[in-house]
Amino acid sequence: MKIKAVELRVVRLPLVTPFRTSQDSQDERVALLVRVETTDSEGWADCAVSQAPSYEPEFLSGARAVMAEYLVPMLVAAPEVTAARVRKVLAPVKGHQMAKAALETAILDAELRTRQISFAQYLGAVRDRVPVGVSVGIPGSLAELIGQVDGYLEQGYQRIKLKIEPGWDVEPIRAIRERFGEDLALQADANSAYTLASASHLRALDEFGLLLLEQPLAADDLLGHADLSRSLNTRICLDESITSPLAAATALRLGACSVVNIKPSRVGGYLAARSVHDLCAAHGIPVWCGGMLETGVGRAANLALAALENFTLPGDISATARYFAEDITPPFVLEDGHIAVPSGPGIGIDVSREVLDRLTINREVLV
Ligand code: SMG
Ligand code: MG
Repeated sequence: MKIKAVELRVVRLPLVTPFRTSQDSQDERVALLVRVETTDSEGWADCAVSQAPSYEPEFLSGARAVMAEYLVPMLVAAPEVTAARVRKVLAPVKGHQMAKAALETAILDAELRTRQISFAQYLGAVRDRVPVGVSVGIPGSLAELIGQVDGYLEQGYQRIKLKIEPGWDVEPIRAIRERFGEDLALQADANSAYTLASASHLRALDEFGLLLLEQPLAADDLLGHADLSRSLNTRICLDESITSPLAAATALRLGACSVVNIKPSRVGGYLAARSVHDLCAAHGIPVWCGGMLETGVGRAANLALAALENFTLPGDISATARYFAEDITPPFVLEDGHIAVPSGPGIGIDVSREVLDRLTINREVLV
C-alpha cells in the first residue's frame, strides 16, 4: 500500500454539557481528524489530543506540526506501508504517541476497508455490543451532580464515573451512594490531583464500595501508586500512567494497580492497545476502554477494542448524545445500557462530508 495524501482537519464540536476535571474545563471538543488516502482506499482517525497540553503533554497544534514536518514525510518515503509497519517506520521520532497512533489508525482503517474486514474482526472481538458507562465532570453543585447522574441512569448507563479533586471527593461520592444505593456501579477519577500525603484521606473512600479509584497520583508516580494500592481496599486503576505496553508491564510488576484503563491513543494505537489488553489478561488484570470525548470516528474504533474478551468493565464510551448535539458520523445510541460494535469494513462508519465541512475550522493537505 502506498500513501497518496494525508489530510488534516480541525473541527469544532460544542459539548452538550461542559466537562470539568481536576486539571481542565472544556465546553467544546476541538478535534484533529486525519484522513489518509492510499492507492486503493481511504482511512480515518480521530487524533485524541486536546487543544492545550493540560491533560497530556501532546496538544493539537503540536500534533499537526509533528505530522506535517516529520511523520507524514517518513510514511510517504517508505516503499510499502501497512499498519503493522507504521510503528517501526516512525520509531526515529521520539514520543508523540497520539500523533503516531492517529496515523497508524487511519492507515489501518484504509487497509481494512480494502480487505473488507472490520476493526472488531481484526482485533479479535468476542461481542457485538458492549456495556457502557458515563464520566460525569465536576459540576457547580451537589444538586446539579445528582440531577445529571439521575438523568444518565434513566437513560440506562451501566456505571457512573465521578471526576474528583481535593475538596470534591468524599461528599459527592457519599451523596450519590445515599441517593442511588449500594448497587450502583460507581467509580472515581482524580486525574492525578492527589499526592501520597493524601493516603489517609483517600482511605475514607473505602467505605463507599467503589469499583475502582482511577489515577489518584501523578502519571510517573508508579511507586506512589504501589504504596497507595497497599493501603487502600479500593482497587487502584491507572490511566495517565499507561503510556505503552512496557509502562503497563512495569505498573503490573510493581503492583501499582489492579485495573487498567486502556486509551488506544496514549499507548500508541490499537495494535499496542491490544498488546496491553493481552498482557493484562495474562496477569488476571481486568481492563476497560477510556474515552477522550472522541467524535464518532474515534468512538467507532474504541467500540471494536472494547469488544475484546478482557474488557470486562464498562468503558467511557457513551452515546453520541452525551457529548454532541451533532457529530460528523451518524450517532451511536444507547440500547439497554449497551452500544453496538460497528461491523462494516474498517472502523465501520462513514463520515458525513456535509457536517464535516460545516464544522471544519482548518484544513490542510500534506502530500
Ligand atoms: O470520552 O467519555 C469520555 C470522557 C471520559 O473522563 C473521561 N476522560 O481521564 O479518563 C479521563 C478523561 C480524560 C478526558 S480529558 C480530555
Ligand atoms: Mg482518567
